[in-house]
Amino acid sequence: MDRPDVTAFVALGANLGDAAQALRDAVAALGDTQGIRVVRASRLYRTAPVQSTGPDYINAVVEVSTTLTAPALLDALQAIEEQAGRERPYRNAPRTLDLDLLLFGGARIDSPRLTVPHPRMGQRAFVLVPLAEIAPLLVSAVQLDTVADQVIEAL
Ligand code: A4P
Ligand code: MG
Repeated sequence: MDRPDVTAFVALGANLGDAAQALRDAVAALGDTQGIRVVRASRLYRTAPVQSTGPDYINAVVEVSTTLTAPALLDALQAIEEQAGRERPYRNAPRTLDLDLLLFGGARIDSPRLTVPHPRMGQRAFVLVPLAEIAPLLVSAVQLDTVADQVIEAL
């Protein structure tokens, strides 16, 4: 029997090369992946690096509907990062493309390679602001208030 569709949210970020184009290509690649349908995408945002260095980031969040399991969805995200030429010299290094799984239905996952909900999403304007744009019920005004000091601007 077919697996049921799960609604998941994916954060996209990049701050090397043509970051805006990398995000647009990534949304297209997600939609081209078997078992993933892009339901909606936020605008692109320019954001100041948080606990990271280098140029400003471009960030966005997309809602997908997927028949994949969470680990298989992470595999797909990492394959798209590889295609974009992602290298991992050190943690939080500047990157051509970062795809993080924020939410996978209502699942709580704590495995060596996957923690969902994403543990740092609540502290980051570059996640909360685009997420609130496409899923306003998932982000409270109080949460947005706590990140109001972080610089973020819609393109
Ligand atoms: N992993 C565990 N849980 C997850 C999940 N929910 N989604 C594991 C995706 N991956 C998850 O990730 C390291 C490992 O985390 C993966 O192998 C996976 O098994 P990575 O992408 O290789 O490394 P990273 O990106 O350096 O780490 P991470 O944890 O994604 O970093 P953060 O905390 O997400 O921070 N500032 C701005 N303005 N915009 C940004 O986009 N991004 C970061 C990255 C820092 N500062 C930023 C931005
Ligand atoms: Mg990542």
